[in-house]
Amino acid sequence: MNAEAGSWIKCYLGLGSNLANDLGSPTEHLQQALSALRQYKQIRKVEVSSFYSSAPMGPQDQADFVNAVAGLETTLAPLELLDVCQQLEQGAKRARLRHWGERSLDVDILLYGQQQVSEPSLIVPHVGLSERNFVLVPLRELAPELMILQQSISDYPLSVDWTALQRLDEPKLRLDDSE
Ligand code: ROI
Repeated sequence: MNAEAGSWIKCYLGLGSNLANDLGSPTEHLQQALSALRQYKQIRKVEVSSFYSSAPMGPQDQADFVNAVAGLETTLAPLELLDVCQQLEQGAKRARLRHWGERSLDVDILLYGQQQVSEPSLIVPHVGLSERNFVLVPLRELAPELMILQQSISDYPLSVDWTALQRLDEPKLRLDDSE
């Protein structure tokens, strides 16, 4: 399933949070996850989109989300990368209060090179990718030339969904300072 050992695979992760806790605000949860990601020796070249505020997809009586996409290269196999994502979520003391409800941190694998993964615990490309502006917009920002299963990301229609997006500029600067 994985590429040859030792080769670096370009991957994209989606990050989202709309729940503060004693470890920080949604923006801080994303920043902390990104710093933690940079500590893994099997992960390099972590780059991050702008942070976006987005209206919740799901129940509307919850706070707006902060969303971003991270690009990276990794030698980890898909399920190992999933494990890292789950460690990051646990690092934010992940809480999920209800189905499609508020959460302190979600880290999803959007793309793993050009590979398709179909495991009970992991489907890549991420199933929601093509319908979620809060994923597509930051992903396009990072990788305007990206090909997803032979289709250019610029051909993906931005959905008319209820996910109003607003770019938050300032956190990116703070992120660069934190390393
Ligand atoms: N809605 C937005 N806007 N952003 C998210 O990251 C997000 N994540 C989710 C659900 C609850 C589906 N809604 C979301 O998991």
